[in-house]
Amino acid sequence: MITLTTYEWVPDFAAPLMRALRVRWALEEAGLPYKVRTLALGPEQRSPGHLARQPFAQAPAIEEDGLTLFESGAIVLHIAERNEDLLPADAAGRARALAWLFAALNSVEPPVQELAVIDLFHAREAWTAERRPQVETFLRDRLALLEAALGERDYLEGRFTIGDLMMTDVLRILGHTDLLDAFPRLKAYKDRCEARPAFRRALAAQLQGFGVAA
Ligand SMILES: N[C@@H](CCC(=O)N[C@@H](CS)C(=O)NCC(=O)O)C(=O)O
Repeated sequence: MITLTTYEWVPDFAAPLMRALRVRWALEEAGLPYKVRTLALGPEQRSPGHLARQPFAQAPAIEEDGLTLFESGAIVLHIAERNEDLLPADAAGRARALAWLFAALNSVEPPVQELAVIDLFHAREAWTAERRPQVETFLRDRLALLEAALGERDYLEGRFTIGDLMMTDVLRILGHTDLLDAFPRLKAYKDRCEARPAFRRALAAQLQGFGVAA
């Protein structure tokens, strides 16, 4: 059985966002039971035992049958490999789903994360007055292009894949802003993915684990 390493506690604002959620969501979609190991924020992150699991002293990580894996994208892909509901079996469908998985992590998450870091960790610091509008402008353009690529489809490739799972979890990081209001089809897409029973179960489990009310 997979063991997921997550934190024993995070600040309330981070509880619904902590990246272990992606892993829980993929596990729920795949119908795989899992165990949870918790880690304390602080020195325990840099213990030899944890660095062997996650070289950058972060979470999530998983272990299964002697395999230790880090990076939420790699973990979600590892889980999806055994479930066609997450990753199409045909080569072209698989390649397209992987393109969206990488796009979420490499083309959308960086500006989303930069905005979140400014707002959640550096609000009211002088330098953000110049940088934040630049990031927001860049991000709005990226979101507009993403919405155009989605078109009228329910999911990025017409059917749900790990690309949608990761894209949704990345878009959720913008929850402290109203940025998605300008992109109604993208917002509806995110809501559609979040309405999936597997997502609801994953979120409930994560919030319960952090002792936060749903
Ligand atoms: N690229 C990594 C990022 C992991 C990450 O940023 N984890 C955060 C929690 S969501 C963390 O461990 N933060 C605490 C720290 O960096 O000390 C992944 O996707 O797994």
